Amino acid sequence: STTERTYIMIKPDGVQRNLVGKIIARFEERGYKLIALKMTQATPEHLEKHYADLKGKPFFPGLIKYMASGPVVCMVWQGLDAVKTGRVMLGATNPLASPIGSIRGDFCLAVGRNICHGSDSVESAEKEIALWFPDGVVQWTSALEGWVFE
Ligand code: YYY
Ligand code: MG
Repeated sequence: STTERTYIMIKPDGVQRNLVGKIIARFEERGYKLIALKMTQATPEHLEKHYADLKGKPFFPGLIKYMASGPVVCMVWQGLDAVKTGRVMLGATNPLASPIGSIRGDFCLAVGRNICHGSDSVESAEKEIALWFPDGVVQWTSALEGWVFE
C-alpha cells in the first residue's frame, strides 16, 4: 500500500563519513515521503531493544558498541512497498554481496560497518517506529503524491 512505512537509520559510520545527505536523497528521489527524522546518540540499553532478535549472536556485543559509538540519524519513510524496496535500496547485510547502485554496494565494504539499517518486515517496522519515535510521526500531504502514485 502507498501508506506502508519503514524505519531507516543511518548508523554512526554513515554519519561520520558525511553520507547523511546522500542516503536521504536516495529515498526522496525514489518518491518516498519522510514522516519522521531525528539525530540522537542511542544508549546501549535502547540499542539492545532495537536488536533484541540478535541477542546471543557472537557479533552482538560489538554491534551494540559500534551503534552506541556516535550519533545515528533515525527516519521513517512512507510509500509503496516501503519495507521491501527500502531493503533493496540498502543492499545486502554484507556490503560485498550488495549490488552496485545500492547504498551499501556503493558506499561501504564491511558487514560490521554497513552504514545503514532498514526494517525487515512490516511488523518489525511498526515495532521499530514505536521504539525510536514514541511520540509518533508527522502526518502531512505531499503536493507530489498524484505524480508519484496513480
Ligand atoms: O537487517 P540487516 O542489518 O541487513 O542484518 P541483520 O541480520 O539484522 O544484522 C544486524 C546488523 O548486525 C547488520 O547490519 C550488521 C551486523 N552483523 C554483523 O556484524 N555480523 C554478522 N555476521 C551479521 C550481522
Ligand atoms: Mg535486520
